[in-house]
Amino acid sequence: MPEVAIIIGSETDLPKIKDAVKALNDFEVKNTIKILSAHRTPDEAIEFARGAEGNGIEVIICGAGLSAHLPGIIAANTTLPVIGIPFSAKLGGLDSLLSIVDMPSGVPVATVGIDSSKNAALLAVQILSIKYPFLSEKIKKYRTIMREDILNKNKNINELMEKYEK
Ligand code: RP5
Repeated sequence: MPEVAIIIGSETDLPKIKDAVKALNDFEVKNTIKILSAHRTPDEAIEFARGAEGNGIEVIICGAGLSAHLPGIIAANTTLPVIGIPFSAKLGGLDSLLSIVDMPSGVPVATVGIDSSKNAALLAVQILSIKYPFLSEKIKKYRTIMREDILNKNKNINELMEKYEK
């Protein structure tokens, strides 16, 4: 069974990963959540990253706010793909985005948008789909539904417009 770990820097980040957990569950990807901090629990964060591959984890999603060093420290201690989510805590999340996105050459973190935990989950699923064909099929269905949903909106575009005029 495909397995993803979701690592967050604080308990206060929990509401921000709800969409990721929902998406992973919808795609039937096992996910475990851990609170670990680059600053408050540095030894445990490194220990987790070094043991992740041996523990069956295949992709790590890692979100943090403020001076968000957690995704970087995790990426530095594993060769598994790490997807970083900048959380908005202060400065609209720009501080976190800049802390995560521009990793030194050689140790990448695949960074999604500020608070975009659903996209982080979908990217994890797409990475896993290389190994698990059932995920590839599910992603294709998901895209088809999304496409049809948009195209259907065009059938009722005037009614839709009224909704935004109120
Ligand atoms: C970061 O600092 C966490 O990821 C969180 O987004 C932010 C604030 O943490 P708390 O002070 O609320 O624990 O480490």
